[in-house]
Amino acid sequence: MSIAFNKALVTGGAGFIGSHLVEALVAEDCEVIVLDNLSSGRLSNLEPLKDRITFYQGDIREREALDKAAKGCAVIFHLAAVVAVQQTIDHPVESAKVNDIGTLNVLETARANNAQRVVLSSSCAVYGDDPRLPKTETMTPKPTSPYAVHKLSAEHHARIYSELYGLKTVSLRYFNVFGPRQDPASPYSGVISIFMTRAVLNQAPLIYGDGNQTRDFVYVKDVVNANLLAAGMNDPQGSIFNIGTGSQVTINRLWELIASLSGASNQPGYKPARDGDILHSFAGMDYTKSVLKFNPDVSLEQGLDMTFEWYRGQVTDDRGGQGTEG
Ligand code: UD2
Repeated sequence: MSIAFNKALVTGGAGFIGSHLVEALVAEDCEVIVLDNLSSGRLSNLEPLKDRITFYQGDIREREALDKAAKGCAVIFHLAAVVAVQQTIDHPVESAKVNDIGTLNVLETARANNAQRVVLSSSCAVYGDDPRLPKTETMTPKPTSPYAVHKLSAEHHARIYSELYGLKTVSLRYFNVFGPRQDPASPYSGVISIFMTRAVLNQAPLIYGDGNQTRDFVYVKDVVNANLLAAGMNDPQGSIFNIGTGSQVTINRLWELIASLSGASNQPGYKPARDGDILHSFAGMDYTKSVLKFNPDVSLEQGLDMTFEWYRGQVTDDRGGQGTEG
């Protein structure tokens, strides 16, 4: 994909998705500035790129840090956030300072610096437990966590910045993103990162509920492509797009696929469903396909293959005492 801007800021660029985006921008010869407070991102995610980017350790709660980082940037990709849903439930005010006020700071910075565009990372969490499927952008959102409220509020702010100030903004509602560098460390990490680690260590996974719940898993490189398309699309007016694949897989089937990659023979253990877990989720992709022109390239099987290779490398490195990266 070729891009039409030559300098971009990525907030949260040291994180899982952010670091893949930075990699793609560098490959396009874009000058990349990263602003990350390293609360969940890791510098090691950017290690291979460190001589080709400018990294600022700083916080989106601070305007000065943003202004410095955004100078001369045509596009701002905003990925910095408190991403753990549970953390936003435990600390709603502190996380709102990052996810709400931090996003407003990003939009203000973009406005003050005459940025051409802001691409905002949102989440399918905004749909909440609405049972209707697929989830389409025209549904009335029903957020069920502070995190989801923050993301919905960020989308609205982005839209009104478009309407009030003419700042071009796009919000992307990610479904379940997976791929290399996703941190498996907490029980609230993405299920694929947890299952991958279990498989590599030849341990049985835990499945919450009966395992027949479904999710729409989208590979991280596809999410990166969606960001690049959003940065280049014609005349966005606070547009909002689902970023998924439009298909769903059960958690039981997911483990079978991962187990077959690793040769793991462990049968999963089962525990009661998590509080607040939704049963089914998949993205309606019609609007995204027709307007954003986004089509995911990577199948679940291909994505799992590439992801497994990476986790295998990590665990092997770890055992060899060379450190690991989540
Ligand atoms: C995703 C997002 C979350 C929020 C939410 C909104 C991720 C990592 N999380 O949560 O941020 O946007 O969607 O709906 O993308 N599971 C197991 N065993 C495990 C771990 C998980 O069975 O060891 C199950 C879990 O109970 C759930 C499914 O796998 O039914 C997916 O879990 P998840 O935490 O990866 O993602 P999700 O959809 O709950």
